[in-house]
Order: sequence, then C-alpha cells, then structure tokens
Amino acid sequence: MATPLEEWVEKAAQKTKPKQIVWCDGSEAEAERMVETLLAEGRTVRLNERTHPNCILHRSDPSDVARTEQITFICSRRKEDAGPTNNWMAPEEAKQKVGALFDGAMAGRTMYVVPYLMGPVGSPMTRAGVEVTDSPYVVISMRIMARIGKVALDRIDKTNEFVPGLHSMGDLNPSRRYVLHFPEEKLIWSIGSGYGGNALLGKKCFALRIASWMAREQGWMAEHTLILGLEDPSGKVSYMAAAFPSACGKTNMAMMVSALENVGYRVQTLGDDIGWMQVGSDGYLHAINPEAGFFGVAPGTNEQTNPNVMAAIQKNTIFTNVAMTGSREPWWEGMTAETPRDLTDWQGNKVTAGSKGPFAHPNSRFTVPAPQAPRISPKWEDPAGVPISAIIFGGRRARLAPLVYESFNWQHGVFVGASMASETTAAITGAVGVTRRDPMAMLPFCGYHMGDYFQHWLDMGRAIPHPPKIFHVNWFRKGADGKFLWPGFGENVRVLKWIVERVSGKAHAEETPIGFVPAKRALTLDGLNISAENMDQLLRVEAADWQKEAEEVGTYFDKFGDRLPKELRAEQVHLSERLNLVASAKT
Ligand code: SAT
Ligand code: MN
Repeated sequence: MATPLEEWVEKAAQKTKPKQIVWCDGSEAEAERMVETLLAEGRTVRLNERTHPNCILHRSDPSDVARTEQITFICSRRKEDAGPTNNWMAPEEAKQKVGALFDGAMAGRTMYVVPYLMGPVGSPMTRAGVEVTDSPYVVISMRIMARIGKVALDRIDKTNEFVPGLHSMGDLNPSRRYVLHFPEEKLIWSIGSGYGGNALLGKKCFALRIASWMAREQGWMAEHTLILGLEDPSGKVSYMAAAFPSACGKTNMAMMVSALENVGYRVQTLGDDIGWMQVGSDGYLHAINPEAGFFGVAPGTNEQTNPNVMAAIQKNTIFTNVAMTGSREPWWEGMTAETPRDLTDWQGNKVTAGSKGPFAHPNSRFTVPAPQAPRISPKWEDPAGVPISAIIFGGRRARLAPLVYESFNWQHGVFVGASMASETTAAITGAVGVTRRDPMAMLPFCGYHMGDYFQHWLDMGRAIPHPPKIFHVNWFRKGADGKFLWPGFGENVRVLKWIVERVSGKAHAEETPIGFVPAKRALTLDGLNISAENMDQLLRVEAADWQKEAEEVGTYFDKFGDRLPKELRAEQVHLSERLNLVASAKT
C-alpha cells in the first residue's frame, strides 16, 4: 500500500506530468549530478577550483532576483484569518487558478522529490517537509539550507507528518508567478520563480508562514530572528535572538568578529534568519535554528566588515547573481576598493570600459552550510535548543531610534516589536529607501492575522516563567552630514555586552519615555575612536520625533481593527503620555 507521501507525490506527478521522478537522497554524488545538469543548462558555471573548491555561480532569470510579495498569498478559508497585512485568495479559487498553471508544468522535465527536516535531527522542535521541484538549483540549495534525504524520510515514515510543497519554475513569467500557502491544510504551492524564498520552500514558506500558524496552534513561536551566543571572559555564553527585516545585517551580526575579542567577548553563531522557540523544562524560552545553512546577501561583505563570512564562503558555496573575475572568482560591490579588470557581470556579460554597475545584483547571495561559519556554536544543533536571554528588534532608521534601548517589560517589548519599522532594501522587489512598518520583521512572513499574532506574543509572555528581556537596536542612525554615526559590524558587540549586562542587572541605564538607554559610560567604548558628540547623538531620544512616531503607530494600529490587543493600544497611549510629560517639563 502506498504511504501518504507516495500518494501525494503521485498526485503531484499526475498534475505536472514530469518525464521522470527522482527521489533525492542528499548524497554528494547526487549533488554532483545536479551540478552537471545545471552546467549543461548554461546559467551556471563552476568557480575557480583552487581558490573556491566545490563552488558554483548560478545566474537566475533577470526577472527573478528577489522574493516577490505581491504574488505571495495566504489561502486561509476565511479572509479575516489572513488579516490586513497579507494577500489573500480563497483556497478553491487558488486551486483552480494556479492549479491550471501546474497542469503539465513539468512536461519534459524531471521532478525531484526532496524530503527535508527543519531543525536538528532528534529535536522535539523539528518538523518535516517534502518539496517536489523541477529545479536542480533548488535541490542543491535545499541540500545546504535543510537536512534532506534519508534522515527526513525516516522520520516521515514513522510519523506520516510532513508539510508538502509543490514547486515548479513554470515559464518564469512574472505574470504567472504565485507563492501560495494553505495554512489549514499545511500545504505550499509555488510556481514561476526559481529564486530564494520564493522557491526554497523550507525557508520563508514553511519555517515562517506555515510554522507561525502551527506555532500559534501549538503554543510556540516561529520568528524571523538570527540566533547568537555572546561568550564573556569567564566563558559563560548568553544567547540572543534578533529580528531585523531582510537585508538589515542579520547574517553579519550572527557571524560577527567581536571588536572586544582581546578582552574575552566572542560571538558564536547559531542561525542567521529564523528561530523556532518553545518554553523549555527549565522555564526559559529555548530556540533552535530550523535551517542548516545561510542564504546571505553578498554585496558589502569584505575582509574588514566581516572576515568570518569571507572565510565561510571559500568552499562548498553556491553563489547566485554575483559577478565573476577573470580568474573565475566571485566578486561584488564592496568586496574590494577597485573593480577588478576582466569582470563578468551577474547576467554573464563582459564588463567593458563603458559598462555601468552594479555588476553584482544588489540582492545577490551566497548559500553556505552553517558548519562552515568559523565560530559556529557547539550548541547549534542541540536538540533542546539554547535558552534565550534577550530578544532584539531593529531596523534601519536614519533619524529616529537610538543605538539601543530596553523595553520596560514583556508587554512593552511586544509594543516595541509591533511598532517596528525600517527603510527598505533590495531584498524585496519594490522601492528602496522607503520607511515601512514591519512588525517583528514578520510583515511578509506572518501566516495569519497580525493582530492575532500580537496576541500570541502577549500570551507567550505569560506562559514563559523566565521571559527574555526585549531590546531595540539601530545601527543605521545618521548625523546631520548624512553619515552613519556608529561604525557597526564588529563594534556592535559593545551593544550586545550592554544588553547581557542589563539582563544580569549590572549595567547602568537612564530611563526615557521610550525605554532604558545606556547611561553615560555604561557602554564599553575602549579602543573605539568615536566622539562624545556622536555618542550623544546616537543615544538621544528626541521627544518631538517620537511624538510623531507614536501618532503614526496609532494610525498603523487602526489597520488591525478589533483584533488589535487592547494592551498594545494602551502601550501606545502611555508612550504618548510619557512624551507629553517630558515636553511639558521642558516648557
Ligand atoms: O529570498 S529570501 O526570502 O529567502 C531572503 C530574504 O528576504 O530574507
Ligand atoms: Mn530573512
């Protein structure tokens, strides 16, 4: 008798009509065959075997270079359950309309069946998925980003539980591109894209959109967070989860080379994009990284800004849409001061004297196995996860937000996360540099009504005996001259050190209407050349700016109607009141 998995694969094949079906085992030999297929297709090349062993460069279709939110849908039975921040399509309509696009979509192609695990083998927090796809690029990317093959099949054989995901490149026409989630069925359909979060269905589709729905049902959290450990001079490691929107430096932060290494503060890497968190038997919130690799933004990365990333991506790495030097090494803007001669751009064209950059696509990426991070934590695959002491929200705010502040308590921290905003980057298609509200960095990833999601956060706070403290950081504040005030990268460890010291009750802070900011001299600035004037500007809380922000947040919250938890409305009103008090004290 056929298993539920075999039945589902059979049904997918009847619909998409591939010429053959290949069940993937995740082996090296299989990956090598995929690479051979890709090379023959002509959009993929091998990189320099000596400097970059086992690395390839893949060039995606020029219309398919980033996640596309306009064509991403939550197909819940009731429209209200998707909420005002998601696109919604009725499940029957979705199955009809997009089902028609899947009819025969794999004709003449191979269907690869990729069983995978999100989470470490043997962890109670781990979940299984199966992606069928006609893209060998997706298969070898999934092989890095998840645990694929036998480990996953074994588990599915035992439990018969898996999230099915049907993916086809279709004809790559953006007008026939759809990424659909059926949360009640726990099913994913994606057609017309071969790129990143649109096509590697374990990542945003499963580990965030479907998982956020599962997490609310089952009492845990699926969040858009990196996970890192900060080791102090005594060897104690404190773990933190940080939620920033796409392309705000999560990978850099997770793989940071600490500027305070010489005094014993080291950063350990556990995850760069997604955290699944659950209350542990010790009463702390425990996090695992459901992924097994990093899909990071390449441009801007170099030996100075992040030597750990540069070291990690020297081998076994898939580069997507970067440029290539004459000696077949990957290159992108910001890697070296000068553009190398004899360069090939991300579309495979020779760069000539008259060519205008950027030569690597601004959202070009590396896909690298997590264990290649030089400072991978010894606990990164611990089945119990790691206890989280601090949750950090952040985004790009050129003007408003101080370098760091601490919320008053969990409920206020949820308000801080819910009112988060960031100036947009190239990770999604659309305008760059526009401020957009992005609650908990989950705007494109929350699989249900955002008001209910806020409520779930509030409920979780009550369910965690020892909840993490909640902070907000902003590495991107600019001075009047338009330049960044804070050097960022490895220097960010100074902020993490203050955060850990706040958690243990040691560091000094000053209370402001928005929360606690570091007191004068509370941040360790030894060895950093930064003026007192810049530090003042970095930590300043401008009441007038915040009053405007509080109003905007109030208007934003109106969107969620009666599903906005009343606690959050109260937090917004209290913020305004505290700001008014400060303003009237001044006059
Ligand atoms: O393309 S992805 O969605 O995987 C990357 C990102 O936006 O974080
Ligand atoms: Mn992300």
